[in-house]
Amino acid sequence: MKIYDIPGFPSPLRVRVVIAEKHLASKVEFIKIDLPAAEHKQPAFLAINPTGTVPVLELDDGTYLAECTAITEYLDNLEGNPTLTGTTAKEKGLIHMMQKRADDQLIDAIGIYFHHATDGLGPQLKPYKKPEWSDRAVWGEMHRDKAIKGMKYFDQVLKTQPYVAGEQFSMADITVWAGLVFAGFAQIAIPEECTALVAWNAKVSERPSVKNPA
Ligand code: GTS
Repeated sequence: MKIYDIPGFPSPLRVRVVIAEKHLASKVEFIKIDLPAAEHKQPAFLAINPTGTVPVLELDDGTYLAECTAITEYLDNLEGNPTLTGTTAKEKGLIHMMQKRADDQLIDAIGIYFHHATDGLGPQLKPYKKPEWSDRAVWGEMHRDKAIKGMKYFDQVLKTQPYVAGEQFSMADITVWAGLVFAGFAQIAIPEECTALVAWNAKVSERPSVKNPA
């Protein structure tokens, strides 16, 4: 299998943590895509992922899978029992729900703030962003506030249970963790009052897969 991505970025990290959790590193070849140079917006890359984002997984039969959740689902079901996407109907439902909330409230909100309301990844990407959003400050503020609200929501959740979707570490934890990495990147601080979120982040950061992603 091949993964098209760029090391150290939040979405690629989500999949790299999954690969480490599933001990699949020896089965994957990584191909670096130069995001600041807008390589992911050129025809060659758009042919493999029309949304122009990384990561993308290429299977050995030439199938391309984009979206961190889809890639995670595939890798989690590849061999043995799934460990990150749930086994029972209830676990699967809860993990899906919480991971979607983490995508909406953290990753996507921070992404909009970072890419559209700040200089993001630099001038070469500017033409691919949304010039029609004239009031970048208001737009940015809205999405930064949404992310901070999201952090407070996950803090409340983690006051009542050890992991984002319940008793077990799952794909939802990886998404929230990557959301906090992205928040750091975008210079959005975790509110001081979010003590449960901070404690959970410290615990998750000690996992071997998070300390040493693929
Ligand atoms: N929903 C997609 C997924 O889950 O894979 C989002 C992927 C995504 O937004 N990737 C970012 C990207 O390619 C990289 S990261 O900043 O999230 O790590 N962004 C390029 C761009 O030009 O916005």
